[in-house]
This record gives sequence, structure tokens and C-alpha cells, in this order.
Amino acid sequence: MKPIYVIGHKNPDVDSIAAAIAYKVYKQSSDEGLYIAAAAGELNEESNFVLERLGFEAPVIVRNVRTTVEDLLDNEKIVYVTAEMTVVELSNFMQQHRLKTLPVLDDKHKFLGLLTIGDLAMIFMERLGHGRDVDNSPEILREILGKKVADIMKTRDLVLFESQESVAEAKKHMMASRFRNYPVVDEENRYLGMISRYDLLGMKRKKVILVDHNEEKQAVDGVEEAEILEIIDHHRVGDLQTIMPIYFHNEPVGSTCTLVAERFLNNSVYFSPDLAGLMLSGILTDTMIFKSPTTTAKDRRVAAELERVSGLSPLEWGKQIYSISHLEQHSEEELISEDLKEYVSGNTIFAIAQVETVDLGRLSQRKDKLINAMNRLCERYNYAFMCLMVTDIFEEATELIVAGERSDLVEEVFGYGDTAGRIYLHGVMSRKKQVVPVIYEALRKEQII
Ligand SMILES: [Mn+2]
Repeated sequence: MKPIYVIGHKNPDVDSIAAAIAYKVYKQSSDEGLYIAAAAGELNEESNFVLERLGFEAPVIVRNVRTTVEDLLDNEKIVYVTAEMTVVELSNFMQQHRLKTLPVLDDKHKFLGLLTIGDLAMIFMERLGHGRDVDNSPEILREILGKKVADIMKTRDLVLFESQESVAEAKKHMMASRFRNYPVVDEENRYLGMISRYDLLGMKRKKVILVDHNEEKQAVDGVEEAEILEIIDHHRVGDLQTIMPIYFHNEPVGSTCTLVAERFLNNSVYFSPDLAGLMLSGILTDTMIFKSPTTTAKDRRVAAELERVSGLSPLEWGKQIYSISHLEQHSEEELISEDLKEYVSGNTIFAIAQVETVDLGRLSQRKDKLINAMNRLCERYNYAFMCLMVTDIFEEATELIVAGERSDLVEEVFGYGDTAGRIYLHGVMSRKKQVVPVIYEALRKEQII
């Protein structure tokens, strides 16, 4: 069965991870599909802490969902022959299974060579001198039938594919050759099955459900080749396109976990206390323990229900999660990259990173180094500018650090800062609600002019 990946955004945060795991559980409760909770990158410390404390396995890290050769394989039982088989046994086997191409494998399923009915016929014809040696045919036939598969299998000039190769790449090789079937192996040369040109027509793309994002820039690589089945999110509507109509739940609440938990609750689907705790963690981190202006009444209502089921106190548990990150132990690049999101407007690419802290002062001391690191990132990824929001969840304020060629645009709207060049924004805590829209608006105005 083809898996369906439930996956959040790159640089996954707790909400993304928790929503992926919880929604996987939800889907699995109501349908037969094989759902896999996935992460589009390394987990952060908070996520690891939450998963460990609540007893969840980390989701698998999936860095690319483009269509690969593996997706073209049918999960049919593997039929193969061994090198020790005689040609008589082989002929019987081919007839019995009505197969024209067979892989030759060793006892560990490693690929050794290929046998096609055409090659077999060729051997007969050549040995019979293309008809000139008809008189000796019984002897020749007996000789050939006594041979081993190892003697006649084809081991050279084969076109075989690795399962993780992109289909686009494989297609080129298929078009340049004339074989009926192509063996597929994994990275350890274990045989996985056969594909043919015909399989290209059916193009079985990877299936994904996106949670906690809906913009291509933030999604796992290769998403443009994947089949998006559903999206559950609480961000602005971005640019992803689908071929078919899909279930797209976007609602301006504080966290995706609120929406996932709501589905459990509305449909009376059972969830364990640990899963309640996990979803609560997503809400607490995304709403900064209900202090972010993105927090809605629904978030509070759902969180109260999750509190009841999990037995966790939101304030206590939230503080524990926040105290986990040891910001001072991170390099500047790590600090910036941990929760970084990229955005596009016209030809402008920019990025906004955010770190949450309980002590603004300590990060401010590293401002120069942070700006240097941000400038490097701008150059590397072609950002016109980037911002780092250092948000103090108890002061309920953000210090905005800006870098890049077009940092003037940000300063224009948020102010050039005080005498120390510090842009201190009172009451600003939410990237998506209080920073991203303002920047988009500024860019839009500029583009009109
Ligand atoms: Mn979120």
C-alpha cells in the first residue's frame, strides 16, 4: 500500500510535529490508508523534549517528496530465479508464471543479472547456427538445457534503476533504450521489482497531507511533484496548487493543533491522554502560552479540553517546554535557522526568523554576530532582506533585528530604532499576524509604484 505522508513545514516547530502525529492518528482511526507522520527536517529541542516526555516516537524525516522510481513499483510479490537453476527449470518457471523477463537474485535478494525470453531464444538460434546446424539440434538442445542460469543470464549492458532516482532522470534512460522491463534495486543492490515504460503513464506521485503550512517555499522539497490530498493550516493562503479539489481547512486560530484536536472532539474520536498532551503542546508553543495576539477563544476552549484529558497544567507544562531551549549554547546560524520561514512576493524573496526567549537582554548582546550571520544567509539564499524576531514571551515584546540589502524596507515600516539602533516593538509577538502582513503590504506598495 502506498503511504500517505502527513507532514508539516520545513524547520519544524512543535505545532508542526504535534499536528502531523495527531492528524495521522485521526486519519488512521477512520480509514484504511497507510498514514505516516513525517517531518520536513530535523526536530528542534522543544519537539524532542515533548515527544520524549509524552512517549511518542519521532516522526520520520522526509526531505523530498518528488516522484522517484520507487513510486512506480507495484508492491507485488517478487518473482525471481537463482543462478544455480538449470535452463530446464528456468523454462518451466517462465511458462508457469507467464513471464518474459526474470531477475536472477542471490539468497539475500541481491541482483545478479537478467533473463529475458528473447535472450534465451537468441542463445538457441545462435547455437543452431541460425538453422544451418539443424541435424545436430537434439544434442545442442540438450547441451543448452543442461546449462545453469548463471551461464546464460545477462549481466552487462543492462539498464537498471535505483529506487531513489527521480522519475524524470529514469525516463531519459528509458527513452534512450529499448527494453521491455527495467529492474529496480535499492542502494544495497537488493532487487525491488520491475518497471516499464507503461508505468510512466500512470505516474504514481507521492501522496501528502500538509499541516501547519500551505506555501510552497515552506513545504518539503519536491512538493510540486506530489499529490496533495489535504491541507490543514492557520496561516495566510499561499501559492500551492492542486490538480483535484481537496479538503483545505484554513482558519485563523492560534495553532494547527487546535484544528486537529477540534476534529477529534467534533467527531467523538478517542484520543489518549498523551495525544491530548501533545496537541496541547502545539497550542502552547504557537500561542506562547496564550499570550500571542493570534490566540483565539477556540484555542482556549480546545486547550481546556486537552488539559482535562491530559492532566497537564498549561502554564506549568508550557514553561517547562520553553525552559528547554538553551539559546546561549547555539551558534548564531543555529539560532536564526531553527525557526526560519521564507516568503516570496513577486521577485522578492525574504525570510523571517523568530526565537522566543524569556530574557531579551542576553540575545541583544550578540546582535552584531547575529547580523553578520544574517547577512551571510541573505547572500547564500538570495534574500532581499531578513528579519530576526527576538520575542520575549513574558515581556510580550519583540526586538527586531534586520539585515540584507533591502533592510531599509523593513526599517521604513517598523522604524529605524532608538539611539542604540534597537527596534523594540511593544506588544508584537506574532510573525504571521503582526510582521509578515506589514512587510507584504510594503512590498505591494513598492511594486505598484
Ligand atoms: Mn503553527
